[in-house]
Amino acid sequence: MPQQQQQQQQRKKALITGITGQDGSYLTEFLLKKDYEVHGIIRRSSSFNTGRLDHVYQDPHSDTTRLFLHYGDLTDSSNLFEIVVKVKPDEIYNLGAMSHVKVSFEMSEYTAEVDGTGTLRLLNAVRSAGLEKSCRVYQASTSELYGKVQEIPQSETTPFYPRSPYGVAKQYAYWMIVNYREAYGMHLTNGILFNHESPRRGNTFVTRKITRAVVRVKTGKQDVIFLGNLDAKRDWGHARDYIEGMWLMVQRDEPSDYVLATGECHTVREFVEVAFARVDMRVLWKGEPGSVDEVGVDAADESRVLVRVDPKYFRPTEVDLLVGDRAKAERELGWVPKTTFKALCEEMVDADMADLLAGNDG
Ligand code: NDP
Ligand code: GDR
Repeated sequence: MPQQQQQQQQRKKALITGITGQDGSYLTEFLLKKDYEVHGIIRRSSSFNTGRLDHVYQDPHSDTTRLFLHYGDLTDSSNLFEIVVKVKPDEIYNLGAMSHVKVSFEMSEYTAEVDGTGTLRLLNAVRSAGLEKSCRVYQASTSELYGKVQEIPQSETTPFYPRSPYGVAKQYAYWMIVNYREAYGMHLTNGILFNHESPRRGNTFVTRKITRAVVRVKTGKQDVIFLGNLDAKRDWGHARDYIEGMWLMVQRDEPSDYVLATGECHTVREFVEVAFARVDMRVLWKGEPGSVDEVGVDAADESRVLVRVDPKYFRPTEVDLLVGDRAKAERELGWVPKTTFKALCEEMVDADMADLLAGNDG
């Protein structure tokens, strides 16, 4: 058998839902480097939605291509079945989701369809394709499952109390993974990931919203950043580090569920301070902390308001404090995050500044 054909037969195949998102793009890079053949599901859109993948794009007409994109959607069972049958993946990473917590209050039914039932559709597609013994599935579960604080830090044994339609939909998916693992002996894993960010983070998540705005304020393109709850505390890590953890989970002989977290938590207010410090600006907070009257002013000119609170960004029910205990992942997977909070924030600010200076700040 020619060598190229032999390599193709031995090469592992991964299928990624949500390949166009932040995590999907890092995972694609990671798996291509590990010599996988990578298949991704993309949604039809009236404009290009593959910007995060441009740098790894491969011409589908070339014999050596290892990245393939398929149109699909987690709301379409027959489409998922056909893709699974065609690709016959060794591993599936289910990252596709309506992933914005605030938006999930406005699109609650759709969020349930995609994030909850969508996971079930995918699992059923694997079973119907007869791949339940050979195909491993990673489910993008979330620290939003913990919701209302029951325990600090939160681990695999902390009870769930989701606080949004997003969290509730993800809880359904979590339990489908556990149920199908127990019922059918499938290799299914929940990665309970705490917030992870990067320069590729969507623009409306708080970290990226802040870093984009900070460079615009610094360069005089914007005056004020409007934010919601400045007191929210999150355990923020770097997406690149978390992708490796996902892969490590799937490689385990025995499937299980794992928390990935840094174990450190910071307020939104602190993130604002570190981001401004990166562009040599200092924020002073004035007014009642946590009230709509609180403002962040420029320490060099206190009449200049840099941050205001807009209640429009408050959530009907908030998740106040997330901080994870990654002991199990560290013990069983050898996973530890490599990027500190400060380094993460600074990398994001630097990337947004570079983009802005290159004229790409949208
Ligand atoms: P993004 O929002 O960046 O990406 C979401 C992806 O899902 C995009 O590719 C999006 O496509 C796709 N998608 C949305 N709706 C559908 C649908 N109906 N059918 C198929 N695909 C769809 O999220 P992240 O990369 O940040 O997160 C990846 C996963 O991990 C998500 O499931 C998220 O809920 C979960 N998670 C994320 C955490 C984080 O901190 N980032 C923490 C814990 C869990 P399009 O580009 O077309 O919009
Ligand atoms: P989160 O991320 O809800 O934790 O979900 P997000 O960045 O949206 O919010 C974090 C915290 O910041 C507060 N906040 C604001 N949030 C946004 N988006 N915009 C604002 O202006 C703003 N001001 C304050 C929020 O109230 C919240 O407390 C992310 C997503 O990636 C999920 O998909 C994932 O499951 C969880 O992280 C873990």
